[in-house]
Amino acid sequence: MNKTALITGATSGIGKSTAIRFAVEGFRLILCGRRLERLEQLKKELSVETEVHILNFDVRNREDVFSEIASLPPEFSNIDILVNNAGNAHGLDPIQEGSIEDWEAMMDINVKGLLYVSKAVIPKMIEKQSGHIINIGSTAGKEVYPKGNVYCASKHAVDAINQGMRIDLNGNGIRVGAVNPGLVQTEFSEVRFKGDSDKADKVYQGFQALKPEDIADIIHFVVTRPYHVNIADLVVLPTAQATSTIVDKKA
Ligand code: NDP
Ligand code: 8X3
Repeated sequence: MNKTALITGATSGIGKSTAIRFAVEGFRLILCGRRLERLEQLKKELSVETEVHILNFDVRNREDVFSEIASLPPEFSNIDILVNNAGNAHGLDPIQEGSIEDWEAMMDINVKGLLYVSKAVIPKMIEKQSGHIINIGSTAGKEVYPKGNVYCASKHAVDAINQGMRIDLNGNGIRVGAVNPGLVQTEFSEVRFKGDSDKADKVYQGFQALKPEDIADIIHFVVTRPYHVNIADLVVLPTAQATSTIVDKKA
């Protein structure tokens, strides 16, 4: 039987690439995000490969998260794999100049949104004593870099939640693990810099950043290990990147 995977943040970057990779491998897909047109387009493209259902909600909206996930038709309601991927950085400012709206967005989306979705999905996994949760963390969840303050805090929280989920769900047949990428060229920096493409492009200039497909490949590897193998915490960097602040830029 084909596995069913729910991916948050499937409209772009890592989530979209993971959706494409999973579709090719025959996983049944539940694709989530706020941008409905993108979800519909992706559904159209991937329906050639597999069955696709879309859920259109903002992970910040607790009621919508629960009602949308509860609305899944029977053929999609048995979720085997949850990829908690939706998230972004908002702003890159010293803490004394940071915007409270940006801080709230990051904590509400990256931390609370991930918790809401998990809370909506976990009970059925416990009921059937099986499931696999992949939390997309970051190197920002392992170290703090200048001006990264609250984004790093949100990803440190994901790191702690990943560990906490693994501990508390132990004994329920549910695998829990994090994939923590370094610099991946997606819409991430466009969002961080509020649509300033020049600033966003500069983040990835002078070295080969990771591609979202690289992370999708790793996520696919993680979810296709034999049942007794749980990849608990994986960090992946571009070869040019040593830490959040040490990147070998030639240009
Ligand atoms: P993108 O900006 O390309 O994608 C972000 C995704 O998150 C989009 O699909 C977006 O969908 C979704 N999203 C954002 N806010 C919300 C919201 N409020 N409700 C629902 N969905 C939301 O970035 P990436 O693919 O790079 O980011 C994916 C994950 O990877 C994030 O958790 C990020 O922190 C993490 N990451 C990224 C790295 C990088 O360098 N790019 C490195 C390490 C980790 P929509 O706008 O349609 O709702
Ligand atoms: C995304 C990577 O270094 O921009 O989490 O924070 S970084």
